[in-house]
Amino acid sequence: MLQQVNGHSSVSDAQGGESFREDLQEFLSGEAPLHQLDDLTKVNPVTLETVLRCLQARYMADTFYTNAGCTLVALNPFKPVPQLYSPELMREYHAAPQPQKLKPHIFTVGEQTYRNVKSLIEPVNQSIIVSGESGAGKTWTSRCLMKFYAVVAASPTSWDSHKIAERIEQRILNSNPVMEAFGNACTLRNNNSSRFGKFIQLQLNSAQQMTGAAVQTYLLEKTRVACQASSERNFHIFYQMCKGASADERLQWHLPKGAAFSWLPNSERTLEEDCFEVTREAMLHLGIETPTQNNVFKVLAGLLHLGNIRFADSEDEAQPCQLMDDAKCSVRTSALLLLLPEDPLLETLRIRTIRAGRQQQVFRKPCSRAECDTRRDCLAKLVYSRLFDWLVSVINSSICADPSSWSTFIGLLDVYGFESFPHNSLEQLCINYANEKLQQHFVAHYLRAQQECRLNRPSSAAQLQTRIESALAGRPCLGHNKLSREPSFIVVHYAGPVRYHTAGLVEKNKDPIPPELTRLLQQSQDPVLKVLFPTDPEEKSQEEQGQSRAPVLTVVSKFKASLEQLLQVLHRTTPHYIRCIKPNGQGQAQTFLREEVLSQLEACGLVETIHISAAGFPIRVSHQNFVERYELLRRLRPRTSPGPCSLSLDEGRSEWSPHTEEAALQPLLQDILRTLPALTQAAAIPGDPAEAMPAPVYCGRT
Ligand code: AOV
Ligand code: MG
Repeated sequence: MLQQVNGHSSVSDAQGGESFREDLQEFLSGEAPLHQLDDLTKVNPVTLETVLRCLQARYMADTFYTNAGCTLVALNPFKPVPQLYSPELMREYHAAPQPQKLKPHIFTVGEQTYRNVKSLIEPVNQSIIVSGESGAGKTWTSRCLMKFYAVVAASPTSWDSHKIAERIEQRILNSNPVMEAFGNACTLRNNNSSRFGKFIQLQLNSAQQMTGAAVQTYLLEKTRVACQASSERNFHIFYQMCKGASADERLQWHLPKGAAFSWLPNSERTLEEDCFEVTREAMLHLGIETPTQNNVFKVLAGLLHLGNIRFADSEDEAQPCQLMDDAKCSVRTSALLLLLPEDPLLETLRIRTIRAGRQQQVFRKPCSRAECDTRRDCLAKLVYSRLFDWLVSVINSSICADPSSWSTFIGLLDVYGFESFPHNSLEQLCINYANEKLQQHFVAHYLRAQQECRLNRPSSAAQLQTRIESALAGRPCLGHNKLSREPSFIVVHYAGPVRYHTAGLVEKNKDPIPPELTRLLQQSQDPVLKVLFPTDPEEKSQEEQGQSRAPVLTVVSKFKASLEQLLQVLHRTTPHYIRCIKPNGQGQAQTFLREEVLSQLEACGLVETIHISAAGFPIRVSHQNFVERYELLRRLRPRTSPGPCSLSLDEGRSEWSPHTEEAALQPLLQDILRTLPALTQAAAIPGDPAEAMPAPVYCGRT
């Protein structure tokens, strides 16, 4: 204890001394020291202050996971803690008769989820929703969970290093470095920030073995290819190849050492993520052979050279913009690497074609310098986003199991965390909207479900209802800063207010792609670009006949639709929640900044969650399923009224206790203890879609 108290005194904020005194008092009063409280529902009283102190005490004692009722709170250690993620520990959690009795850990959530899938009562697909602000540890957590399943759900043959079985788990893990290389970047908030959302479905057969996986991605922040905020970087892959290419490859890709690329800011910074070899190795394991890889990197090098093309203002509007002196070479090299004809490339960047009139006559209009820049950027974004989608499809074809070889899944959701930068645009609006939706999902699934469970306590339920409704009614709200020179509006998100700049928002939302750009790329002789931009004969003939194309969906509408689809999938699963918390914004170990943590606790309503969890029942099962499974109990106790049936198996809070015929009931109780956690609040909501479980989606078969 004294050691822990000493540990506390090293806390580097002003509260350190106070914490020390309070801990000493606790020690003298005989209460359990704060850092030993594994579940925040046991903190007394439950207030923001006590919860914060408990988390701080645990953090300083290198205890990073804490239960908070239905949720697991994960504090980012910001330092390597290898013993916390060892395969031995994974197996320990897997083998434990009751993993929830072990120290709180993401492996408890992983194991519980895994057991729920094979529940005899109600096998159901599961999902783990990892949330938290940018840099809080979501991607790290979901990566660790994937490793956990690769160990515990490996088919028996892979324990013997049987090739095929080993390959599928390894391939699934290999999807991480590839997707992170192409989809993550260094931002102001996180050196390895995910710039796309990811839902990975781990597919399990009836023997609970992982037979494959399917990845669904959401809205890659493609603008980053051509535009990076100050102090931020482009996607990791560009830096990896510039730093890691061999002399030969440098020659082939026209990447001489020290070459300056305007789309590669802050390249002097070396990050852990800049490891080209790891990416290449993983690509190889996923079936992307070296020649195809080289082809991909050649295309990326072509984009870097494209970014160096600079235009000068044209004095005569009727004439196309001139190239800046040093840009001629960039056009040539870019065309060479993308295997595009040089003149049409330049012409497409500088001249707009317009079809007008009944005859659909083609007019050619020189673009302004700004328009030329936009077209250049658009070309890069188009290529990069299609390349990313292609990679995802290649990964899926490499890891997705045959539909007949799996029956249930565990979904892991890792989306970009809540963001608020000095300058926020459409990307942040979409990211924060996604986080808002997930928070709503949590409220609907967990908090509302708890109210059902508590119908026998109308007064407190009514209070809760009022609280939730008033909380929801208060957000999101809109506002604007009249004093601001830049046009903007403010959305008060659940995690705090964010000011969005409106400049360029509409254009970004429309995301217009001039048809000439696509036509140009269809002319490329490059094998990868040929796959990314196939010629569509139907589209071509429509265009020749002057027929209009199908209406183009806006970015927001597409994003909303894909998010709705995701939420539908989540609604059909039993959700588990992990809340990642960032102890400080600087990424420093052993530093717990109370103000920063406080705002995160407030944003996700953790204290309310703890209150509700403490007052509710930890385990719930729908009445019908309960009766079907435990018919025997009916003989011992009158049937309860229809509706959700609640059980608390916690000592001291038991609503139902088998005091008669205990011996006969013992095996049954063991069964309940083992399998009941599979039954969820979702099952307790009347008319919930979870009751009519459709076939899993997001796999090769849909
Ligand atoms: P995020 O996914 O939540 O942010 P990450 O998972 O990328 O955040 O975590 C940020 C960084 O914190 C990692 O690169 C690690 O350095 C460190 N980290 C996180 N969890 C751990 C852990 N358990 N042990 C050690 N270090 C850790 V974002 O994608 O920006 O929303 O979009
Ligand atoms: Mg991430």
